[in-house]
Amino acid sequence: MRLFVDARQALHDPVRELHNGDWVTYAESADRVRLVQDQLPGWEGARDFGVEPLLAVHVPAYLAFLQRAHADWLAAGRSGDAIGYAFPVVGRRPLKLGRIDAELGSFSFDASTPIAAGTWESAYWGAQAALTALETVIGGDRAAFALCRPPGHHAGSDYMGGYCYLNNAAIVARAAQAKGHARVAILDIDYHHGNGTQDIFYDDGSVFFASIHADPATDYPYFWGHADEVGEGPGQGTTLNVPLPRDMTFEPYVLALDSALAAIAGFGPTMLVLSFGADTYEKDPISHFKLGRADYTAVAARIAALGLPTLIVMEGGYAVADLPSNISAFLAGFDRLPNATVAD
Ligand code: Q9C
Ligand code: ZN
Repeated sequence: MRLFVDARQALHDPVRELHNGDWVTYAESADRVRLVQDQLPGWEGARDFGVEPLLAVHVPAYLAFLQRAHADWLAAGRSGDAIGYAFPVVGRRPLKLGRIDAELGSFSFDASTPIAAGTWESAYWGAQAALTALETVIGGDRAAFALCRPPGHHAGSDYMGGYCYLNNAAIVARAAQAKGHARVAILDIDYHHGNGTQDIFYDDGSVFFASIHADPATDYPYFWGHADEVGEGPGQGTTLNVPLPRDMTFEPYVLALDSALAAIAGFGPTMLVLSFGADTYEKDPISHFKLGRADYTAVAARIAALGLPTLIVMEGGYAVADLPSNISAFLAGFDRLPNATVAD
């Protein structure tokens, strides 16, 4: 399988985040991309597809904000990372507000997604890496992997959150549709619910979104990912949420995975976008599932057995030292033949 990343994805380097009332070191560190790139061989760089495929998902005002937010922050006399603190939860409406703090609130749903000097460049090139990987799958490869970082699945069409700025999975799903794949499925196996991806396709019956994640009753992002969220309008029934208890181990996890895979097969897509988060790992510092490294190989083999052309994008995974081997274990499972027998 071909692997894609761009060195500029390490430029985004926020210092700290608010966690349970304290400032802590930013979990989504630039080392995630550096270490994986250093320890796994065979990377290829990103081609530049421009902003057009980004605009198929995100509104222009949000993209413009991402590009100038850090400069506006500095112009306001601040230093360090731009972080919002006031959010228009009640009575949200399209106000044109000049002050950077108001804009940070308008375009985000949490305060744990800072904008640093290199944020736009990293997010941009991460999305381009995903689009580059998609080209190989469109060209006939069985699967490709993009080491997207920063991740994407918490970002909506006009908001950032959860360490995410550009929704890479949504961007490649829309790009695949533009290349003739009318029905696309997105499977999200990050520990956290992919609320941004869900929102983007909630009323869209042409993209099936399935997510297996920690129950939002106990885990971030809390306000999305509950089992009764199934889509609306033409998208009614094309969103599937499988919330799981925090202490999830491999055997019950696989039952949930198989139910999501069956639903995806029933939808009849011609392309799969896989949001792969390695934060389901037993040693992840901010998550609580109990999957081991070998489990990743088995999980990937089950997904590969769907037999769909698959574009894999990286989401979370914060046990940084273990990230290269976890990714490697996952991709090894995927490279088995689609109809290979899965060892249980
Ligand atoms: N620091 C992804 O895995 N937690 N995002 C914020 C505690 C945010 C995780 C509150 C977790 C976001 C892509
Ligand atoms: Zn996550």
